[in-house]
Amino acid sequence: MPTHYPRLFQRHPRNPILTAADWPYAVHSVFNPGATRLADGTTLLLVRVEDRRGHSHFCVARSANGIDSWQIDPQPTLQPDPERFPEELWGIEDPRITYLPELGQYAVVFTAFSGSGPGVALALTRDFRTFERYGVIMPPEDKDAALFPHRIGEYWAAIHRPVGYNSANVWLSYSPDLRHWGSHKLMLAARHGAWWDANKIGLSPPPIATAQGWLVIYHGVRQTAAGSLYRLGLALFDINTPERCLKRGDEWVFGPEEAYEQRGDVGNVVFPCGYTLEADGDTLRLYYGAADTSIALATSSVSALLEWLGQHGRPVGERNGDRGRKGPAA
Ligand code: BMA
Repeated sequence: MPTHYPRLFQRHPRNPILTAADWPYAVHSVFNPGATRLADGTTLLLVRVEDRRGHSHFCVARSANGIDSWQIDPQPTLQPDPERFPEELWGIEDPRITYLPELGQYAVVFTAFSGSGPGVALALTRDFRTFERYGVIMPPEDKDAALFPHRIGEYWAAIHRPVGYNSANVWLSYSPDLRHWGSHKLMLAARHGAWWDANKIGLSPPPIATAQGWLVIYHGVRQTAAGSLYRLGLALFDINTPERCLKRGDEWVFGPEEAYEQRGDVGNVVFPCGYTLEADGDTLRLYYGAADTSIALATSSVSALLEWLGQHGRPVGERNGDRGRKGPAA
């Protein structure tokens, strides 16, 4: 397919790299994994697994090369526990992993599907075998959240996506102890009208620290006559004041094109919750859910994404979004 747009992400030829058929126990679908590289170089995916009730849990898959020969935990790694954590009534979804050097632990921020709707919950782990739950850190309706790897000044910081009036925007909140959250700031607003990222956006994988600032890959959801269309865009934020957007790209950079992205339980969805960086510190592997059905891999490089933003990004206005008229709720 000829195109004059730059190809920033290369899909792996073996996509989808993981499907329900690879699982050691009965599951309906596997998608939207969190990702990290362990100290020994192993790629670890914390996979959202949906069972035939429609409820999700997490299961760990490990691979030496991050592409194949996955060692999948023989049973669920982290199950919803609605007896102790009622907010997990209908499952746990879309984990984002951030390693916190200060604590020597991984933070897993995920969607807890409660009777009041989806909220943001946090758990800490050292080994992806036992987890210490912190419970809900942002009440419903909120999702698409991740921690920054270190404090900003004195405070921990989390990106999340509360649903607001007529639009769902990306917010930033601060905490002294990972339990109490405040100083809430709007970080990135959905645009309106015809834009690809009109009305509803959200963080995709956790923010990426670069020499130019925090690189954020976010998803935009366009409502079409045929349903929702999930695509990815780029923005850059000040390293010390991450609510300050330095640049935002106008155009989306990755969207559903292949059959496994266009067809599935929810077609036309690419939904990354995790990335890993190769030893060169630049090669970026994006692990994403394809059509809420399977897991795929696309590769890019931090320098290429920054270069694209340098050419195509522009500062956002003081209102942090489009100045056009607001459209209907998404
Ligand atoms: C979002 C999240 C994701 C899902 C996507 C598409 O709201 O719930 O888990 O992949 O919708 O269905």
